[in-house]
Amino acid sequence: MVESLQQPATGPADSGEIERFDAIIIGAGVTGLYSLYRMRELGFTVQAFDDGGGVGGTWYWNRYPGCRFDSESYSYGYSFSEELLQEWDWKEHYSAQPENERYLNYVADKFDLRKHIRLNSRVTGATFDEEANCWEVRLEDGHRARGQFLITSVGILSSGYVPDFEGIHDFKGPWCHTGKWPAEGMDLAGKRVGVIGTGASGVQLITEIAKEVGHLTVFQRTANYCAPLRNGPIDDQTQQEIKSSYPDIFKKCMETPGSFMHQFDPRSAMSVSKEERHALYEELWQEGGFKKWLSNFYDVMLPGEANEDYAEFVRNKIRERVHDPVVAEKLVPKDHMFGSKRLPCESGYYEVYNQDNVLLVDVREAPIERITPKGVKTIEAEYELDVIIYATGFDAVTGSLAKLDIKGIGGKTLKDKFAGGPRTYMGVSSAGFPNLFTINAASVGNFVRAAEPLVDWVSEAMAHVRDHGHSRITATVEAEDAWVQHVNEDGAKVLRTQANSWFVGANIPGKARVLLTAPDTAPVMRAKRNAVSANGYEGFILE
Ligand code: NA7
Repeated sequence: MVESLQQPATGPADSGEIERFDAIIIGAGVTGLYSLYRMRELGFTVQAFDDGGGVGGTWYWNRYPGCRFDSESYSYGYSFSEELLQEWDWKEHYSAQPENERYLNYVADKFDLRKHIRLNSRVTGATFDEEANCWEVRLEDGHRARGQFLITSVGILSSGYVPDFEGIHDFKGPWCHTGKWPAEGMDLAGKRVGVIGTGASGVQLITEIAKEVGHLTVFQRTANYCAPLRNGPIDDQTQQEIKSSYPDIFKKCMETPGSFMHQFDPRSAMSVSKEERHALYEELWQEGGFKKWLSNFYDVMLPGEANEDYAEFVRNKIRERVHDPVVAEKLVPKDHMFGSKRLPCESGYYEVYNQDNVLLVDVREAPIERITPKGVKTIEAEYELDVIIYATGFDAVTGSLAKLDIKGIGGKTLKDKFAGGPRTYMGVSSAGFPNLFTINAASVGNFVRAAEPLVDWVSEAMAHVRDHGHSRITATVEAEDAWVQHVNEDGAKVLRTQANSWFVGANIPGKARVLLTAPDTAPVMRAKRNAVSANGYEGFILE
């Protein structure tokens, strides 16, 4: 199946000729596909470049076993086409990567987007031509293209991070990162497999491969709070109900902080009795996905007593599932608040540690010293392995932008400008980089729900520039400074800046510790953007 979705590079053969478009989109994933659609609808000529062999971005690259949504499938799909909503049958409540990739291919075909996409085409750089007011984009194969607007729909978690372990290339067996899983798969059956990392990717992967490997060694640095996903197939009747309630589903999503289907309970956990509080905890625990996180008492997601009360509830759920109390305690998170990191959902993760052929190695206690030809060596022991899998996460948000060598006014690079953290106005625009929309830096939460209104806003801003006879739009330095100050000050108050995670760049050694996305909820962000456009693009210079 996977092979048949792969395609050769499309577009004109490289003749040295520079192609010209109104907008160039880097990335043909969830936001790239919708950007193509939306911008074309507004009459722009568009071209997307993607280094993948197929469309889908995250859902093209993350082919590791177990990879799936933690959002309800029907809350994740595009909402812009009623026909698409009615035609597409999600098979499971939390759909897996192969189906997600099929969906995005279906969208590309249905809306005839492929003719605007050049696959297997890695963008290596983009320079703003100050005379012509356009971006010139360079590709690895020497191809060049020009566009008035440049859209980086490169995803927030697309630049895979593999720690710089000594001896990493000495390992004799196959190894890979979860985000670059080979299309042909990895043969793990009966093998001694080591997995480094226990974030959302590691948790999904470990649960799945534990069913087939000969022996599994999990190298864990930080224990996570993980909650049951409770996935299942969607039966025909439910399918019909879903299809008839899309307006309600999307309305609900648009009202919540992270654009998920779940609304917090407006009561404080501490305002009700212990019995009542635990009754809700238990009830939510039986529900699917993020409900136990995002439908909980509102103050569970604020630092303080309620948060710790719920954290202890989750810790006890972990203890109940792991037979060996010593192993259980290693799996119980004690060094960060519940919800300060992304909550991985799981389908049997903790039971994996009850298998005789699974070993949990705590690499905070005994750090990894090096990779050897035979496996992984911590300061205490060497673990012999046939395969190593790095589930070690991503250089989030700015990592993919830094790789692009984007040069704005005066040849200044975005990489240098963002070295201390992203310097943008609302995540989308950066002073000195006219007509560049960094949509990957502005999107967070239930991805498509956040991306659609963002892409709509950017597309309308582009149309405004065109229709008013302007040639450039750029954030002012003042608007950008105020935004950065807002991110720093208000970001410090939100739960997700309280732990060491990709949200704040703390997973990458040497990376500045800054909230990489907006501290605002999705409805607030939409309102802010809409106010800016309603006020004649306040905070932007239109020239
Ligand atoms: P994450 O959530 O960043 O997890 C990466 C994991 O790798 C995490 O357990 C890290 O431990 C571990 N890690 C990273 N570097 C090392 C080193 N040097 N040694 C040992 N362990 C290490 O990435 P995921 O891919 O799981 O998830 C990313 C997002 O994708 C997720 O939020 C979803 O939205 C989808 P740490 O916790 O830093 O101690």
